Amino acid sequence: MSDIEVPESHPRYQSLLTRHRIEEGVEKGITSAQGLIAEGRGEAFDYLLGERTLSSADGAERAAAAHLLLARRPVISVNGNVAALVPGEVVALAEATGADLEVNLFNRTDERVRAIAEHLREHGATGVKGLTADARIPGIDHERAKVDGDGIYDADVVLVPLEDGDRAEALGEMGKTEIVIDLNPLSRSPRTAAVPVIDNVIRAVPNVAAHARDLRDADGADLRAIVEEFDSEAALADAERAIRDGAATPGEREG
Ligand code: PTJ
Repeated sequence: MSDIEVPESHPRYQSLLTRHRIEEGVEKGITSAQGLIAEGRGEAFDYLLGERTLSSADGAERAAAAHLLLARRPVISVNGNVAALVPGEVVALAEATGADLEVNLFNRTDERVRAIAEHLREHGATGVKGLTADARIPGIDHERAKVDGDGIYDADVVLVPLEDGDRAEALGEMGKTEIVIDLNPLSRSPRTAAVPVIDNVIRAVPNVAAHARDLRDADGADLRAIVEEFDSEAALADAERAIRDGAATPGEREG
């Protein structure tokens, strides 16, 4: 048993644990009510993908790690779902890549930004950004435009788990390299990203960190080769194929 009263051998264990964490996030004021809906959408795609990391997603996770290690100023954007699902894992990823963590919310309230920053600090983060919000991403008229001048605004590489499409495009127009984690390969945000990671944040974030640790001693030329060899169109097409052709084995579709 872990933080839910369900044995780890239960076929829907991972999905029940995920739901529990999101529910808890809402109760703590970290996750928005819309985060519950987003989780439901994500879960449906994960089910169709067989609740596993495709080898094309693993390749994207390695390219994401190489981008973050090459970056001058990498930033990991954290919203209410990410804070609830993978708080310790984003802190570990920031450490493995030298990236900053910045809270950036669609349904932004100062109270929720502070609660998420505090939650990340409880999981070992130091210097969480997003509270100043002294700059704006041009071309967006909702709350996700609000960023820190020395954070996302100045970043060259931004990792955005669970993005919404228009900010993904706006960050691209600012010349930033964007890495998007999203289970839906048809969604506008991964389709706009330099590196679309079609995987569950629960699996993707620790795997990007594992690749970063593995590549820590690689030289710039090797990292650039990984970045250049990555084919975003092929990764998106592979995920779509896995969904349409039925990637999951019958055993993975119980429950
Ligand atoms: O905390 P806030 O205020 O910033 O709000 C965050 C949400 C996620 C509510 C907001 O950004 C939103 O409404 O997002 P959407 O438009 O529902 O998009 C969420 C996307 O994330 C969908 O394409 C889902 O398939 C995907 N998704 C959901 N859960 C996961 C996921 N992708 C990867 N891992 C997940 N666990």
